[in-house]
Amino acid sequence: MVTDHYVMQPFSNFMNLKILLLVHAIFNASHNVCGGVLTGLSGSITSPDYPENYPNNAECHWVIQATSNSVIKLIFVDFQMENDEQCNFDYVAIFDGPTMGDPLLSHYCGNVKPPEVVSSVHELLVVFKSDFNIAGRGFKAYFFSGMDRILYLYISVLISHLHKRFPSVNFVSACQEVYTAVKGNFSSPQYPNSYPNNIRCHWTIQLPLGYRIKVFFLDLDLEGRNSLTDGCDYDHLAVFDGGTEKASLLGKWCGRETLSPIISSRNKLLLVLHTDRNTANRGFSLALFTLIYLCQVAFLS
Ligand SMILES: [Ca+2]
Ligand SMILES: [Ca+2]
Repeated sequence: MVTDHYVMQPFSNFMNLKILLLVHAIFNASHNVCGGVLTGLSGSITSPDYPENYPNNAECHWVIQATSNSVIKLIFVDFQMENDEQCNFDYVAIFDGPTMGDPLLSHYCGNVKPPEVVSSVHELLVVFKSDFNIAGRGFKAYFFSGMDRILYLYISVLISHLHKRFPSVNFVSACQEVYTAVKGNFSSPQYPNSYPNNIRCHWTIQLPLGYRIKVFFLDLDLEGRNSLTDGCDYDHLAVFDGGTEKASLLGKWCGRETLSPIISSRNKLLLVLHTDRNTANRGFSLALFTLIYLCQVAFLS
């Protein structure tokens, strides 16, 4: 009996602690307002309180609606959540339609940024859920809609076909990053952590004739302007409308700016990131889309 008493005591204390934690969690259940219906052509979604830790016991539902015949693309730029093998505690679940009864496209937790998600219908449901303890920074994702479903499927098939025919069509990086997709998102080195000092990165995007490249700026946070000259003299991102720095400059940016998308006039685009010897911020994150002159599609396929 004495032995039982000593064995049982810590166990029952542990149970009491768990019950107390649960009761505490229930009474402190988050009532954050989150989720909603999103109808814009593009926008962002973040977990509650992002980039601070998300609350416990949160559940958010976002329904993204595009016009009929369109698809929706979701790109995660940051992701840090409690991890477990089955993602039963905290998770983001994405459904191919407006309700949880629609097909589950993916279900994520932990620290690995999910790959981009594309709906097959014109609505997408994103569910964020957290349990009663252990939180993380959460997530930030951008959505883009308005891409015609049939054209998108056609372009996806065409691009995979082109990759086989033109294996050299890749993003080439002087910063030792190799991109193998004609579309996708990429970011400054070490993003969202600070980029290195003293770098000069060149990303050349070169596609077959007939293509144009559209760049969406998801996030830009570089060292600010020189207060004496008001120029981007310290760190900057520059985009050129061609394959070299002799091509016309589409823009040169620094600091924290919200930028409109830019489109190349032809099939080449050069992005240059230059940083000086001190002060580094988060960097940048971009999404690239390939535009095709429809009159060229028949020729290329
Ligand atoms: Ca949790
Ligand atoms: Ca700097």
